[in-house]
Amino acid sequence: MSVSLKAGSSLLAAVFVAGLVVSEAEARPARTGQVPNGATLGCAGCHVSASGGGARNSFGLQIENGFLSQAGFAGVVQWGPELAALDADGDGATNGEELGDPTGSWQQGDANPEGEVFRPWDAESTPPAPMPTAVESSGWAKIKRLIAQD
Ligand SMILES: [Ca+2]
Repeated sequence: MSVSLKAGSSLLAAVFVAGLVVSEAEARPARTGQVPNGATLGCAGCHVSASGGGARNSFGLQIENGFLSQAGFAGVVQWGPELAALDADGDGATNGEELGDPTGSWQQGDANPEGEVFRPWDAESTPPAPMPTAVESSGWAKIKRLIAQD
């Protein structure tokens, strides 16, 4: 009798531990370390719910549909130039520009890029347009005058 009680409580403990592991895996907190500045965004970086799990936002859908090493829990986000060049929310700023890595050169384990972080799934959150260069803000007439001054 005492043996079966012990076996029963061991089984209960195993089920409890397995439940903890599964609930942690569903949130996949490791994925926040697989995109630049992912920890700043947290679970909301890819999921509609800020607490993680469940439906993906537009950025999470892009990752899920082509930028995971494999489907399911073990899949690792394949951050790089291709994913960085996409624009999940269609606001004109690339995912890389919004996450501080325009070229997609950041790799897992690197320090996060510095600067302000924007939300690649939210068209209301957009980095400011870069300032035009001197040549871009000059007209041809100004350039010709500069050249003629020699
Ligand atoms: Ca965008």
